[in-house]
Amino acid sequence: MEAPPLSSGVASNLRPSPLLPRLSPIGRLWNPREPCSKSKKHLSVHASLSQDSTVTLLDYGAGNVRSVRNAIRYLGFDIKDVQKPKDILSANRLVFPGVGAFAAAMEVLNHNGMAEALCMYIEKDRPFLGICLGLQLLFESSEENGPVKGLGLVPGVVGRFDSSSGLRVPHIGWNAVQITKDSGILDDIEGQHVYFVHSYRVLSSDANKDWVSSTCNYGESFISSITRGNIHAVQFHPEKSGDIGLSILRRFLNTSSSKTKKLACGKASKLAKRVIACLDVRTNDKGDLVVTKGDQYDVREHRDRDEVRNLGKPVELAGQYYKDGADEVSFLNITGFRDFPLGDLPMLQVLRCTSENVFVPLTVGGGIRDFTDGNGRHYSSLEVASEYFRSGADKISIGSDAVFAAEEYIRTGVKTGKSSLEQISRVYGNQAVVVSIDPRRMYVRSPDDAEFKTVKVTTPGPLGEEYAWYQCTVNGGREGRPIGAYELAKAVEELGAGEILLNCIDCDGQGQGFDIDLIKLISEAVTIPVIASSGAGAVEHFSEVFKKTSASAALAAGIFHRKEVPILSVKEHLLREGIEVRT
Ligand code: 1PR
Repeated sequence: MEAPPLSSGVASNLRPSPLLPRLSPIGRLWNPREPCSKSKKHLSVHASLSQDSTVTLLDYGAGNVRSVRNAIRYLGFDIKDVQKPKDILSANRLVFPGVGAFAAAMEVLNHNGMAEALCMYIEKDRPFLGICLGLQLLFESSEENGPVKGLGLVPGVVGRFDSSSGLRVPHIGWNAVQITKDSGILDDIEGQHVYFVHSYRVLSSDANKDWVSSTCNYGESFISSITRGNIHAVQFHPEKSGDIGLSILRRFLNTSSSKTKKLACGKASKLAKRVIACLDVRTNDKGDLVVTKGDQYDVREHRDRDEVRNLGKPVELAGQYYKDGADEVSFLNITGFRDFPLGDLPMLQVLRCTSENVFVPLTVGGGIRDFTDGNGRHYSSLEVASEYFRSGADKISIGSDAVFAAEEYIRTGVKTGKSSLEQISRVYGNQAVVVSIDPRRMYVRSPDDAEFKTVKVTTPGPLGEEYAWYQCTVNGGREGRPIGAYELAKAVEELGAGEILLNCIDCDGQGQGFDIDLIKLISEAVTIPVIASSGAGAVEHFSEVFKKTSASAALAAGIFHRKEVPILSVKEHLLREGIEVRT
């Protein structure tokens, strides 16, 4: 699911737009047999039969659909936005990238008359592609804050993945799909990985099995796509699934599939471990925005003039890593705690430019917090995040502010709902919110010597200490806080984080391998995905972290920037070691 912009009014804590309805209380029950539209007399489908290069996009005002727009444009098509229900009915091809939460989306569709037009359009078998929530809304109902009634075109109920037996939810990452029937647009994707990010799914049943064109396994088999005639909908994100995803979109958009290139048969069978390239970005002393890289968070050269290390241009490097096979790209604005990101237009521009050509997920972090500028204008963390999402981010990453929120939550035991973490995850969904932890190892002789959870370390400390706890820091590692990484991870999961980016200041830039003790500690403490970060120096470090911990992804920076170890070599090595990755 993607992100609603601040002006949408869809989320309950956002400023309502006069064009959009006030949200009614959700959770009401209804009769699933009730038709989705009561009167259709005043509407009729009247699309022109001529083929053109225009794609109609149903961006119902609840979210940023930049990445879908970018992918469509990249494939050479123009976009016409739906303004009124009749624009749906006159579409030659309609793409519906569902965004936000189920109930809010239905509210908007019902209020604007879009639901009725959508049902008519689909019932007339006009070319349609729903993405993610755009698939879920076609079903009868959703348990997301519900039950809430859907469009009711396909039998089935949208339910949450069950994490009670240790399944990491949200389901984030590249998973394999099993094709169950010919759909035209999914030809050749059997055995390939596509990108999913969701906490809710629909199960196949006797009632909907004729619709199902592919399934995916994650703890259980769920519907990953449906097809009937010209109607298609996918639970995954083609616009974020690299070349495979673009080929799916191309097949839908081109009536003649002869123009699409045949893909080599893949061997994907399950959720792949992700390899993420990270770009620490900041302005150097000359005022240029550069990718830099520190040693234990110190990014200055300490030779000659103490300059900030310059390892390249953010947009170029991100594009290169996409081509090299990175499963995600992360940008961390490492002076975000100091600067105000909305004043940092070049960083927003980096996201906008990158998202035009990079079709894997983009995460951005740094400076996501409430802020009052020099003119006294107050910006909420939600506004900052919204601007990042609007500029092309798929996920935002919160560092310092999440530490303060966790400290307060642990101290009071109360979820105020006011922290940046809670607000952003409520509006955009947990899957869009990463918490970045910057811990430092603190050795102790015995667990009794620490207030926080310790681990028995694999390598004893300088004075032979056998235990350590991991102290959280803020402001780029400059300030240690009275909270351990274990306590923080558990607290931020409860507050709504969808994923943890786990750095380690001691290992950062050292090339000696990930901190396995720390990664085991945190990945066993939470049920959300954990990204292992800091210290990769060789391909073997990646297989080690995946074999010894349950991390879902491994992130590296220095070895990729310095071209010491290409991403392809990492993946080839992981495959040789029997670890599934996207190739
Ligand atoms: O606190 O919300 O403003 O967020 C600031 C963000 O910037 C945090 O995510 C924090 O981790 C990051 N950050 C702040 N200062 C630095 C620094 O390096 N001086 N970078 C920094 C953190 C760590 C990783 C790095 C890995 C892999 N960098 O992102 O990329 O350690 O490196 P390696 O493979 O070379 O070992 P807020």
